[in-house]
Amino acid sequence: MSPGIHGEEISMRLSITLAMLAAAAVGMSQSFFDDFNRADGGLGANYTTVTGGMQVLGNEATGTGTGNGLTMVNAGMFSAAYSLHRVQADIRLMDTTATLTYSALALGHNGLTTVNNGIFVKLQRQVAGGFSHIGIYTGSGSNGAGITTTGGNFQVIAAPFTAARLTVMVTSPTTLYTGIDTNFDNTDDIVYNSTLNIGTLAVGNQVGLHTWGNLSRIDNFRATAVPEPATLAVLGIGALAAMRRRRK
Ligand SMILES: [Ca+2]
Ligand SMILES: [Ca+2]
Repeated sequence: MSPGIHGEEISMRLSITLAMLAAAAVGMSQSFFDDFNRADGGLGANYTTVTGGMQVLGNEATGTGTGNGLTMVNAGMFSAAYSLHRVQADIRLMDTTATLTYSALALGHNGLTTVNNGIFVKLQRQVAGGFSHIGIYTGSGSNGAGITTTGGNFQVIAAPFTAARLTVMVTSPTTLYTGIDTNFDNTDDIVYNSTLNIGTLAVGNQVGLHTWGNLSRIDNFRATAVPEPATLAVLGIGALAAMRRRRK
């Protein structure tokens, strides 16, 4: 066997192994995406209302009228372990009056509305101007029990904005990351790291949307199950071991 053929063979085997690794990674991951680009009306069959109402309006998602709305993505569409949850959406304010409104992302949720159940992170306007507050909360109301955030679970945003890309993800089984990208360059400009007090907090495997009123809109909602680094490392070691076995 000439060295050239041997090299090609190794290269081919490496390609096959990498393809297997990619397939394994895809098999264990889940994702859900919605751009809400459809007729005004209900959110559709992929969602289940928990409380209040939500709607598609102008190719975005928002609440109906005033009040609280919490809607979950059906478990058949997305149901990864909470520790893998990463949710993201583009949040936009429709006007700058002082009327209370918010848009929130729900993750690690169990579909219950009582304090300590599930996680939601909201961008809220409650004084004239842009989004003026952030809430890192549980249940469906206004309580952050079970989550500890430096500076508190409801904080004033120093430099209000009227649109941002909000990313919330669990970065360890007890750590919640919140990132706000105010100029849509995929680098978060405001970051909060919170502690999930597991044992106090009742988490689940659902993701969803949460709103107050219809003056704040949600677009390009994306939920992804991000494999933990440890899992990826195990897959990588497995791939290397497979290559070594084949070379023998
Ligand atoms: Ca849209
Ligand atoms: Ca940015």
